[in-house]
Amino acid sequence: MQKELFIENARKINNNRMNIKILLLTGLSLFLMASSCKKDDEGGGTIKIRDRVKQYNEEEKDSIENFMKTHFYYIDNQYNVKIASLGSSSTHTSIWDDPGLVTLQVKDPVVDSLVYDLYYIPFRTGDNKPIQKMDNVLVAYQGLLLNLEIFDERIDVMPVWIDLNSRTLIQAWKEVFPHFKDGTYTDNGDGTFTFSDYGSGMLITPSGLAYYDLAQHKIPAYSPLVFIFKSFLADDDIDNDTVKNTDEDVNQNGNALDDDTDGDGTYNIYDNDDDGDGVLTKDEDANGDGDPTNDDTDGDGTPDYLDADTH
Ligand SMILES: [Ca+2]
Ligand SMILES: [Ca+2]
Ligand SMILES: [Ca+2]
Ligand SMILES: [Ca+2]
Repeated sequence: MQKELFIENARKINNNRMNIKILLLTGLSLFLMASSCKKDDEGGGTIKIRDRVKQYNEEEKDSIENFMKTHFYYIDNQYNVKIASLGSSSTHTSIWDDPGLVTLQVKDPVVDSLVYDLYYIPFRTGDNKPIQKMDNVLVAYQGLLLNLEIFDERIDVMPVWIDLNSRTLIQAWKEVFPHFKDGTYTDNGDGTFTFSDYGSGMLITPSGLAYYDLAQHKIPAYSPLVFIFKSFLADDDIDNDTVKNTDEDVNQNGNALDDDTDGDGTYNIYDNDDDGDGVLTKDEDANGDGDPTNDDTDGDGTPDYLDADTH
C-alpha cells in the first residue's frame, strides 16, 4: 500500500512535469508553423530546418566523438558521476576508450537511411527486473550539453517517473533504458525511501534522437546531449489492472499509444477497464490465475477483458 501511495505521489509530480513539457512543445510547434507561413516578401524571414543527414555527418558526429576523446568521468560509491576534461598529461581513461562503452545503431525517426551512433556506458546495469520499453521508470538524472553546462537535473531524493511511452520523451531515452534494470527499495518509515541495486549509466545522443531543431529552456537547437542517470524502479503495469504494459499493446506493433479497445479516449495501457463493460480488467479473470489475458469464456478468440459481451 505504501508503495502504491508513493508511486501515486511520484506520478502526480511527473504528470505536472509532462504537462509543462507538452505545453512548451506545442508552443514551439505553433511558432514554427506560423513562421513558415511567412513568405519571402519581407526579405527572407522563413525558418529553414537544417538537413538531418548533413547536421549529423558534418556537424555532430565529430563533435560527439571529440567530446568523448577529451573527457573522462569519475564515480563515487553512490554512483554519483562527474565528467571532466582530460588534461594533456592526464592518466585517466577517456569516455571514448572506456571498456564499458556500448554503441547502439539507431535509425533516425525521419530519414530512414540515416543511422546514428547512440552511446551509453552502464556503470551498473541494475540487479532487479529488466526495464521494458513500455514501462514507467522512476529515475534521477542530470542532463548536460557537450560544454558540461547542466540544463536539467533531478537529484536522488526527488526522483521523477518517466513514461517511456510518452510521445514527448526523447528517442534516446526510449532506446537506452531497456538495456538497464531497476533496483529495490526500503521504506524508511518517515516518508522517504532508500534505493539499492538500481541501474546507473551515462548516455550521449545526437540531437536527432533528442530535440533536434526545437530549442528548449537552456538547450539550444541542434544540441547533442549527455545524460547521467539512475533507474530506481520500473512499473511494468502502469494502470494496475494485472495486464503487463507489453500485453496492453493489443496489435503488438510496438506502440502502446494506438490501442484503445473501448474507444473511450484512454489507451489500454492506462485503462483499468479495457473493454468499457463496467467490470475492471483485473476482475475479468475467470480461471483466477491472476492473468486476464488467458480467459475467453465464449470461445470467440477475444479474451473476456477485451470483449464487452463477456465478463
Ligand atoms: Ca496494465
Ligand atoms: Ca480505453
Ligand atoms: Ca489496461
Ligand atoms: Ca472490463
